[in-house]
Amino acid sequence: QSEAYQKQKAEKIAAGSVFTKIVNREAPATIVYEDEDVIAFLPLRPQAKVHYLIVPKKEIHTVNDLEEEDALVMGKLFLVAKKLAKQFNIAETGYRLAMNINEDAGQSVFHLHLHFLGGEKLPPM
Ligand code: DGP
Repeated sequence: QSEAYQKQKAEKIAAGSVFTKIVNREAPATIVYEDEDVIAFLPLRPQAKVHYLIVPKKEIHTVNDLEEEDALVMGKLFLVAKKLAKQFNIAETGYRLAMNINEDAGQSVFHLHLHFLGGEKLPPM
């Protein structure tokens, strides 16, 4: 990790997750799903016709910070993805689930989140 990225990451973590603010209704967002453990909402700059972020309410910074006890909620993220796919009618046409971890992947929010993308033909990865 570059020094600049590390510094930005530390500052963001110290300031508190913007996604926790959304959970606590201290920041606005278009919420499309919520239960005890998981929330899903529209990102600031959607990268596809359908783009939502599926987020554990627990503030896990990255996949590298996962603990055994997080296994259940990580599974729940995928069950919410399945629900959203049905809700937005793209289960059969297709969608992409992606998670960015740290600098090379361009992670910019250090509260683990699953990108749910679809509604159009997505570029190959
Ligand atoms: P990533 O690069 O994987 O860390 O993606 C961060 C995502 O979070 C990106 O889709 C933009 C979104 N995002 C960042 N800040 C906010 C915010 O304040 N509100 C909402 N709704 N989305 C945000």
